[in-house]
Amino acid sequence: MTQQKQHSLLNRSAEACNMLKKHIDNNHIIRIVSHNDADGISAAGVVANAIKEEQGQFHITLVPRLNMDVLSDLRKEDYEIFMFLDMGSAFLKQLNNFKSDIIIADHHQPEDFNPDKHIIHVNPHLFGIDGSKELSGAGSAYFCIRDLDKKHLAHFALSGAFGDMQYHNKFVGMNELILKDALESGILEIHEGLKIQSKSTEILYKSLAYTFKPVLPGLTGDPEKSKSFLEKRGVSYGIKFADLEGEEQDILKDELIKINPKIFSDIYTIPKDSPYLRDLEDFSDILDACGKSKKYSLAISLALGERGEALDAALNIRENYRLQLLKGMELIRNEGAVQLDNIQYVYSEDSVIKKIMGTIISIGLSAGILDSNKPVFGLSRLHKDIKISGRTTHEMVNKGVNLAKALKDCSSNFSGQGGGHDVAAGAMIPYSTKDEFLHLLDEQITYQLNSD
Ligand SMILES: [Mn+2]
Repeated sequence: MTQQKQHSLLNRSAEACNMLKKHIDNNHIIRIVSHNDADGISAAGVVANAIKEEQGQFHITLVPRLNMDVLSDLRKEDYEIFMFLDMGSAFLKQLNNFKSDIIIADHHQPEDFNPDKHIIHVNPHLFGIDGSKELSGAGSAYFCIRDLDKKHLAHFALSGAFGDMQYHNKFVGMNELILKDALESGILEIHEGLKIQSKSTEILYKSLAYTFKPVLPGLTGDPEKSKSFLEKRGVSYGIKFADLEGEEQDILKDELIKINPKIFSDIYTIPKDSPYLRDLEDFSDILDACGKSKKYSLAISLALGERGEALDAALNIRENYRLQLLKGMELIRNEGAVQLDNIQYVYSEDSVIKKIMGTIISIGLSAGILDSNKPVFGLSRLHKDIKISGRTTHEMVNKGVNLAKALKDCSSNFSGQGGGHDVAAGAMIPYSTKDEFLHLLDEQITYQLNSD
């Protein structure tokens, strides 16, 4: 059954590959539109590299989200073929009005609509495959170029899957198939090791503080604590992990495993790449930081293999992004969250914190800085509105919490809107309704916890 589903998806993406090849051969510029996160940039990267290798031309635009404005601008453009990557499946009706050929390679829930023949739609959901665990946007995009003999580009699809948090100790489903391609091509290697960030390029105590996936409770987001942790155990904190004596590396490994066993696990590397990008999770993080900082052409250059100055610039951006995360972690460590009966919230008007609120509260929960027994809501003030990010744990979801439902119902009471997933959701409400909204939200979560 699984194999049959995979087979159907592969057939569909082979059709996409044929369509793409035809346009490349006709010297048409391939118009690529993709998402500005690690998955979307990896998706654009895998397709653009393939086109480049086939001596074709492309024009890429990254966008934070697809909407009617973006679509109506694109529709005026004069291209024979568009490719929508990591997005597009929710806009089948609109895209059906385009005159050009279209390839959609997405993994989000698709709109229920059958497009005409000029659209080839590649999406795991169409074939009963889970698009949140088994295939990313970059993965769908990879399958659209795979038949051009491109297994040596498969690692981009894994970078996308890492970016979309599809990796949990292993790759499953279609992602596993992609992993096989990458290993078979010889581009990728796997070895066991400590999953601390930038360990061959960053000073050790900073490496520990920057390790967010997996978290090291007590150390993640806290350079001072990381330094004293190493000092107490007699491990040199001021040099890179790679430069530690073997014995010190062993001590560190044992101590970190005590904090979080997941810290010692498989590491996926591209040995021939720069030490800064060799670890696929580092690569994915750097693309993400460039995307979040709106440095789109830089992100694309990196994905296309440019190094040197482009890499220096990208590393600076990532450093800035890390410092912003540290600032956010410091905020929640020092001020904590405001407690109501069954929820807690963090409020900020700070322009830096506002942009990364969702990430901060997620890490705060997993690093044990915020109480994981209460859903947490990050409130960011934007002029007359408040943007809300909600996060909780799977344990709380099992107890009945559904953040998407709570945020949707409560925000609609105040002419706002909300939605998402049970474990992570968002909403927008008028600023003036903040206190009433929080009160209602607290009641709603209490109700969810008490009804079964
Ligand atoms: Mn994605």
